[in-house]
Amino acid sequence: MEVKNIKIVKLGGSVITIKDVRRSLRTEVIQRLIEELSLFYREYGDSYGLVVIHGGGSFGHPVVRDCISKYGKIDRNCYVDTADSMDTLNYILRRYCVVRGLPVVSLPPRSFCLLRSGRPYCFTKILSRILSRELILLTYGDVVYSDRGFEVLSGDTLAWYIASKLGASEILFVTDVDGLYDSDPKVNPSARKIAQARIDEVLGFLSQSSLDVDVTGGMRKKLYEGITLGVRGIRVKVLSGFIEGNLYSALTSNNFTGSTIWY
Ligand code: ATP
Ligand code: IP8
Repeated sequence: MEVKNIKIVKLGGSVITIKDVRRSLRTEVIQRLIEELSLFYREYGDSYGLVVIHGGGSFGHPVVRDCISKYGKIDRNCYVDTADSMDTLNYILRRYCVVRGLPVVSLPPRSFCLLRSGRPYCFTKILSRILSRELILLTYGDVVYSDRGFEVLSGDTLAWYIASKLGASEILFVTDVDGLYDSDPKVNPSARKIAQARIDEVLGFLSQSSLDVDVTGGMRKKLYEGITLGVRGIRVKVLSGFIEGNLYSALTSNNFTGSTIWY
């Protein structure tokens, strides 16, 4: 059964964790975001398929960064450590979801995706089944098997991949900035916010956006991935997860603090 109206919410690692403090959680932010998801689900759950993806933040990225700097790659032990760290973060989020009454089913991407020459290949039939049974798919950025050994599949790439394969109408990137700017607002205080644009109008800005400290590459990668995967006809919202009610507003309307980008 095809699921109509799929919304994908990517909870950025910078929102749910404190990125430069290992294994640190922003517990109050997590609880509030899950409360907003649960409010949306109670009111509109019948009309939408919901996929929630979370990033690695201070649980995934430091582990991978250490491995790369020590061994130049993700070796077997690093793979196990990263998977364990990501599963721990996912467990915490899943518990909050279940306690708030969200019917989430959590799948680690290493169990349904591979990377070949850097491109994802995922077994999506199981994902459609989850959504068609009116469950919420909860998944995350992860380490997966690849033709080069083990590599990171970011939550951003996964969001785009699922959007393209299942035909989502909207991706919401919940981050620590209140939208897309013409350059990184953390680096350039006079950066200007882009309220709405077509993706081809912002490609120039994106090429100047910093890739930042993440192993999977910041805002540029987040928005470029849709072009790489050739996704069309989708609305992307970039919004702050630190503003109370903002995720709920973005899920239910176009009246939110952030940017809307059309593909
Ligand atoms: P994770 O990958 O751990 O899930 P995330 O999804 O929260 O993280 P990042 O990948 O860190 O988000 O990307 C958001 C960051 O991108 C912001 O903190 C901001 O500093 C940076 N950035 C770079 N260029 C821009 C830009 N042009 N507009 C807005 N933010 C930008
Ligand atoms: O934070 C990366 O996912 P992202 C996950 O969505 C790991 O880029 C394992 C670092």
